Amino acid sequence: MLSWAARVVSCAAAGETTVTEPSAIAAKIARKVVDHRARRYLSLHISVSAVAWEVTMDRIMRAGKSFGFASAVAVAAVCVAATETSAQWTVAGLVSIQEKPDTKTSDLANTVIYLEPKSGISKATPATTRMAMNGSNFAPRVRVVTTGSTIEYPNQDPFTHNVFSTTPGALFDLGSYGSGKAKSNKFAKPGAFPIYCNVHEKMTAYVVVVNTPWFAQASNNGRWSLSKVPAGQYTMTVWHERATPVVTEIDVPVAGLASLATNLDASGYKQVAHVDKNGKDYKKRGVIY
Ligand SMILES: [Cu+2]
Repeated sequence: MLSWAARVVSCAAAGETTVTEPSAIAAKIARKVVDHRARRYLSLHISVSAVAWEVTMDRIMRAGKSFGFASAVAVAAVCVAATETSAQWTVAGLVSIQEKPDTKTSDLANTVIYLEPKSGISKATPATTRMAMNGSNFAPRVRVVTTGSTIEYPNQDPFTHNVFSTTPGALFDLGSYGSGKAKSNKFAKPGAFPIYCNVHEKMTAYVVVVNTPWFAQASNNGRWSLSKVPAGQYTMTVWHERATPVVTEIDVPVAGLASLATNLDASGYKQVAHVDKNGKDYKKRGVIY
C-alpha cells in the first residue's frame, strides 16, 4: 500500500500528517480552498509541488479520480502552499475611473493601491526615491512611499524651483534652488500630501505615504498587481487625486486574488486653485523667482 505524506499549513488540519489514503488528507482540508482559484494556482505551480512534495500532482490526480477531482485539487493546492513558510500569493486588480460626460481618463497610472493587514504588524521599510522637477512639472506626478521614506527633488530645469507642502503631517518648505541642485524631505506620517512649487502655480504633485509593504501604482491601462501578499484579511484602499478613496475589506485566500475591480468616481471633480506657501493667491502676488 502506498503511503502519502503532506504538510497542511493553511487550513483546518494544520500540521504534519501521513496517511495511507489521499482521501484522508482531503477530508481534513477546509472546503473553501476547493474553487477555481486553487485550480488556476495549481496549474501555474505544479512543478514546485512535484519537486518539493512526496505527494506529486500526478499521484494526486490519479488518486483523485477515486474521490473527486475538486478534492484532489484542494490537496495539491494546500501542499504547494506548504512549500513556503507562510502562504504568500499574488493579489491583482483593475481600476477604472468614472469621469464627467465626454471626458476620457488619461491618468490611471496615478492611482495608488495599498493593502493594510487587519491584524498583526506589517513591516514597511523606508526607502529613498526621487521626484524630479522637469519642464515645470513634477515627474512623476504621484509617488507612493512607506512611512519614514525620503524623496529627493532634483531640479532638472535651467531655472529656479521651490518645493513645499502646507498639509498637516508633512509641513515643509525646501526653499528655492537652481538647476542641477536637489533637496529632499522625509515623510514621517502616513497620508496623501499635495506638493507644490512656490514659483510656479501649475506645478502639483502628490506623495502618498503608507504604513504597509503592500502597495502599488496602476499601469496606464489600470491594471495592478502585488506579489508575496500573505493570506489573510486586509483593508484595501484605492486612491486617486480626483476621487474620494475607495476602501474595501478583502480576504486574501491561499490561492490569491486575481480580479479585484474598483471604479473610482471623478464625475464630480472640480479643480481648485491652491495658494502659495504664504497663503497668497499666485496671480495677485506677482512673479517670484
Ligand atoms: Cu517651479
